[in-house]
Amino acid sequence: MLEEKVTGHYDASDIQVLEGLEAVRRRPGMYIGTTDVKGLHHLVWEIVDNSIDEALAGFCTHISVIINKDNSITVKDDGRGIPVDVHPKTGLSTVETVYTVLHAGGKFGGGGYKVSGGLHGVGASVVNALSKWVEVTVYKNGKINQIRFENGGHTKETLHVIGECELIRTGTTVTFKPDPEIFDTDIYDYQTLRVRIRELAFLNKGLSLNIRDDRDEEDTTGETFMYEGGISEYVRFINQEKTPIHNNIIHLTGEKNGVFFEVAMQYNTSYNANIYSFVNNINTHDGGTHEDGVKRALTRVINKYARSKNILKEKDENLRDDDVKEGLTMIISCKHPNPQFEGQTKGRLGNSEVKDLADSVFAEGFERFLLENPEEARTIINKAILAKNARMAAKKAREATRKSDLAPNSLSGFGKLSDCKSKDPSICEIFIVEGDSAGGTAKLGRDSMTQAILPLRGKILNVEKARVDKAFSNEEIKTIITAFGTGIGDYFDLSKLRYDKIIIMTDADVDGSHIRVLLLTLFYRFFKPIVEAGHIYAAQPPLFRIMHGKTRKYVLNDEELENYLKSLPENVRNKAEIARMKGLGEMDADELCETTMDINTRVLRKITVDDCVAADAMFEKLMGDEVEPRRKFIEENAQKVQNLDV
Ligand code: 1YM
Repeated sequence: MLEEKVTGHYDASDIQVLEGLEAVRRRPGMYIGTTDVKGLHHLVWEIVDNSIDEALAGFCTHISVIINKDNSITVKDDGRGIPVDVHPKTGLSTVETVYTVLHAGGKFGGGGYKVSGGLHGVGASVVNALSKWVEVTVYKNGKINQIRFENGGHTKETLHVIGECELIRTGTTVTFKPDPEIFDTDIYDYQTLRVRIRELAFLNKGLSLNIRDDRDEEDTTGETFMYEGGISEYVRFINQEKTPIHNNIIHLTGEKNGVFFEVAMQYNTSYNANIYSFVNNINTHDGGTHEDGVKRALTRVINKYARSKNILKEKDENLRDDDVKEGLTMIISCKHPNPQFEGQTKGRLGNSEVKDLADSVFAEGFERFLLENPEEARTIINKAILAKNARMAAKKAREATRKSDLAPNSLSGFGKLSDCKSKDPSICEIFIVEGDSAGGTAKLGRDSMTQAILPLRGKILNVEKARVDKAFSNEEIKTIITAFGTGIGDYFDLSKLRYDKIIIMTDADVDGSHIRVLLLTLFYRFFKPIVEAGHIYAAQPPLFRIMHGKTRKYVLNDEELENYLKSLPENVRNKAEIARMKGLGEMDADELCETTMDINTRVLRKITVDDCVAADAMFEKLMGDEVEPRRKFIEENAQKVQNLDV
């Protein structure tokens, strides 16, 4: 039903409005990507983005997000409040226009550009289109105004005054309930919202963001995130699980033609780089011009400084990108009025002018830092030189593995891989199995056409704590590299992967979890594209076997055991024999095949790496220097580690 608008009549433009929102409902994927749990959370960010824009414009200092009991979401800000006057083009109030007209947004406001992420102004109407109901309350000019929409953006009550407030009180409050007919799930995940809210606080210094979960009776105040230091504090946060090698966090900023650029960095003792870049608060996973500019300048400035101080001699080769990145934690943030996102997942910044801006801001600031802090400069350069030496040693070792990779016939003699007969990667799987004895059983129970078995003798090397040269000379790792067929580092080629599924098969105990995490660390560090492409799985061997009469049933955990027993008639239940499965090695081949390997009966869990920051923190905790807390953490989190899609 079309509602009367504030001017008292309606016309063809209303029909257009509803057709616009109807288009969003017909193809939600085009607007929010997916309608799974990710899309559900996306709605929150569309609304929060409007508040962030208001903060970037300098009018809003506090934003709060509440998950209500019914899984509706409330977002509040203390900005100017969405304009409530009648919009000249639509004849509707501006709030109603913003929430019902696709492509409204910035152009309806007076000047100023939108720089936060999201759908650039169409976000509010998209959220409205995909919601069961939306209520918008605007505090402005001493009045509290409210409007309500139902069933995918139909105006239920036009904007009206519901009360008065103090003149100085301004802001916007939006509550929406996602439409269950559109989304696969309607349950919000507190952690997902919390991690992003915290990230937004790091990325927008001085802005206070609060999150509260009203489904949780005990959560009365929520958590507030506010960082005066902005991305410097983000670097400190990431490095808190690591060991920094110098005290200062280097923080550089610059601006040109309305493009704002900043970077914060600090080196730690690890051997990996953690470089995260953002444009308008959106993570640019695939980098882009802002990242390229900084990296180019980083390598150039370090080489120049090292030569000027004669730390690098004339005969020495230059330090390379990889050398100067070792152990580096870096956050790059760019705010751009007109960002061009490129690539399949739009995760790359394309604006060419940003490269020189990033380069010059970084080079100037970093050079000054090195000159003013000679001790820290020395520490940083020494680390890069050690990395260079390791790289040269690794190259030798890598060339050795590459030779064997070129001769696939040598595979069978290499390590203990029992390869499958088929050479068609799309149907082939490799099981990486804990222990020789389980490996032997798996070999008997496999389908030798499509299933390869690689037994691991013991714990594999922890690559988080070893330099690349050591990793490449480790036998187990060499076998894995050779078996996968993709090569590594500069030689990596995903299209050469020899198996569609790489299945980690370890016991359901603490040692098994540990080996699984070591393998995941290896894959995450050296074969990230394989993880990202969804080729890694964890097998799930059962914990219990229940026998009654001629029936044999396997279950994965205590909960499933309890549920299964409950489902049996009492007389059967009383006679059922329950055996706790000890380990992979103690199953016979038929059992192992049936429970863990047969594609028709097994349960696999796909491993993905979604949030690099969170995953990295988990690896750090699991793999850091302290052994006892690590063991304890694994024990407590064995289940989570299994579900490493953090
Ligand atoms: C909880 C969600 O939407 N806040 C918000 C939105 C706007 C303004 C302030 C605003 C913007 C401008 C002028 C302007 C929006 N206004 C518009 C439009 N919070 C939330 N706070 N005055 C107020 O951009 O010039 C779209 S969003 F188009 F009406 F100006």
